[in-house]
Amino acid sequence: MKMTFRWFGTGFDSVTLEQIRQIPGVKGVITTVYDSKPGETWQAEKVRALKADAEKNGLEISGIESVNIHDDIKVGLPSRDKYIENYIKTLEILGKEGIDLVCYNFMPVFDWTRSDLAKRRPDGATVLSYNQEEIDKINPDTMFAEMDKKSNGFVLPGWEPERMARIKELFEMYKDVDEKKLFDNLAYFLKAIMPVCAKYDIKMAIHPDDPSWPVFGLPRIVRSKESILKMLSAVDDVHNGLTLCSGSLGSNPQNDIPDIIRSVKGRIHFAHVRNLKHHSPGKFEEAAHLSSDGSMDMYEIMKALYDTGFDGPIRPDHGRAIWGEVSMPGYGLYDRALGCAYLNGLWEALSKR
Ligand SMILES: [Mn+2]
Repeated sequence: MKMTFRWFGTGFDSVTLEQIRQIPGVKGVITTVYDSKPGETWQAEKVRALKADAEKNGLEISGIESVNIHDDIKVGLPSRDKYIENYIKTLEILGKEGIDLVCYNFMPVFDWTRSDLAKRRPDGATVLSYNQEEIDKINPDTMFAEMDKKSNGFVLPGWEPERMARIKELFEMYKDVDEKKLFDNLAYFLKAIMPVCAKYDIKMAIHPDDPSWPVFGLPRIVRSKESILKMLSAVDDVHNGLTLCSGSLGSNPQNDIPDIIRSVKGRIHFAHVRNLKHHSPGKFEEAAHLSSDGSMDMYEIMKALYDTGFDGPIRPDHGRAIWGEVSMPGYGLYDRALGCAYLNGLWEALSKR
């Protein structure tokens, strides 16, 4: 594995590359052209500028998270082909720059969802949390405004204001899209991009749905071992792979993550590893990465990755807000750096068994 750190780019992130390079073992950043809009072709100059920034600081770009998918592709509108063309052009630009990993998701309307972005824990740390009862009380039309209020002034990935302005239109667009349609549209998209992925050896790594069940009645298609295997076999090409996100899949305690890792050996191209504390079905909060702080066995997750020969980028995922740091919720420096140190320690111990 290669330890990496998510970074949103200068001007969008409270964490700097100078800080990231001082975290032991971090080789690269996972980044994006943060001000690009879904559906547009990225500008090669912006990708080169990101790369130059990273390299100046002794880091590489280990992957992109995310190149977002235009809603017309997810809904399956006739206009999707134009947006897929643009996506292919973006992949070509990335491929030419030697960037060979792209994380993306195929969630309708809402990206990841939480009911609270700063739930206070007994030790004073704050974390992102989810409570289905709270979510059920929220009018989806006002969900964007709720998230925006709690974002510490940062634009949250997947919760961009321009989407907020179109919320009613987005729900309308997806009203006839069920799981089958969404799945078929994903397969259509993947089949169309596989040739360019093969040409530049770009590994696509779909991010699982977060949380891993339908929210606001919207379909979810990457949320269990069964659905992941179905997605991988629909386009059975090594360039069609998975981002193993332990926190997203782990939101449903029925998901046996080490078993999922072993079942899809060779198709995990990227790993987000974090811990959660479960309270009751549909109610959880994020925890420190350490196993004993949450409900998940992080050693078993890392062991499954190690034993299956995982050699892609890995990153700590959302961190707690600690030591007075103010950042985009979940994306401060301190707790994610602790996460890197812990995951590196587990890996070293696994390698010396
Ligand atoms: Mn994740």
